[in-house]
Amino acid sequence: MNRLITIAISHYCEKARWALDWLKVPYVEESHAPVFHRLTTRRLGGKSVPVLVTESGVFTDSRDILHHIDAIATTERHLYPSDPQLRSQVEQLEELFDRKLGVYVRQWGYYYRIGDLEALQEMWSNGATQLEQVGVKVAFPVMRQIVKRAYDVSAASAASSLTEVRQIFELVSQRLSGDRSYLVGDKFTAADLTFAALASPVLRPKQHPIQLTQAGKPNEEMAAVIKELRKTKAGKFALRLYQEQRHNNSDQ
Ligand SMILES: N[C@@H](CCC(=O)N[C@@H](CS)C(=O)NCC(=O)O)C(=O)O
Repeated sequence: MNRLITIAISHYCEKARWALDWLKVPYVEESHAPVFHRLTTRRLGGKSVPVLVTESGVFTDSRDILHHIDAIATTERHLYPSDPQLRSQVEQLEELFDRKLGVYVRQWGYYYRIGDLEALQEMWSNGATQLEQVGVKVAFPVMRQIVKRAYDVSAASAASSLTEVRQIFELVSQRLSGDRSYLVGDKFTAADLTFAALASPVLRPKQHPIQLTQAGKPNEEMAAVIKELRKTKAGKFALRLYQEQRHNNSDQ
């Protein structure tokens, strides 16, 4: 059985999880708390999550995971078009979202969370083993410092990240002008999926498989940004994709 190694709340992990579900590739998810995930990813020759462990190899980046599962999927539908020109457009957009959108969304979100012990504990412990959950409690101050440094979390970086996120939303909105249903061609592709998954922390779609409880709810400032972005063409688009295309393997 394929194993998907994740930090449950990670939006890059949601990207891989969604792709596996959409292509009906069977897998089991093994979630870890941040920092503790390294014990597993390092053993597998990677660093970050998601990592997909399959019979034919280990894939340590979400893009490699999508490419691999799209190639082996037995479904008729695919995440990458067979037309080389369309495929190249999908890959370029995916790369832009991976390199920028995912990074800026995370930097913005952590700024509001990094001082909130209860919210962070809930987010980080999600799906992790009992032992790691205890580990999060004990190592919390150190973990917080590691994350703060790793993602350069500050008021200034949060503000500039939000500007970048708004620009990417604008670009996506423009691409959808003329009532296009998808970013490339006339079918749902890896570009659409990547945009929606990586934007999910700033849109909070109700179909997202990881739902936080009260402690993880956004504060007022975050809620205002979420409300603003949900109203944009790009935001509505991502929410529609969650509604139309996000089903679990077991639902289908
Ligand atoms: N390019 C990677 C980025 C994944 C990524 O940034 N993952 C974060 C979680 S959101 C992570 O694992 N961070 C901890 C680490 O790098 O050890 C991908 O698309 O798979």
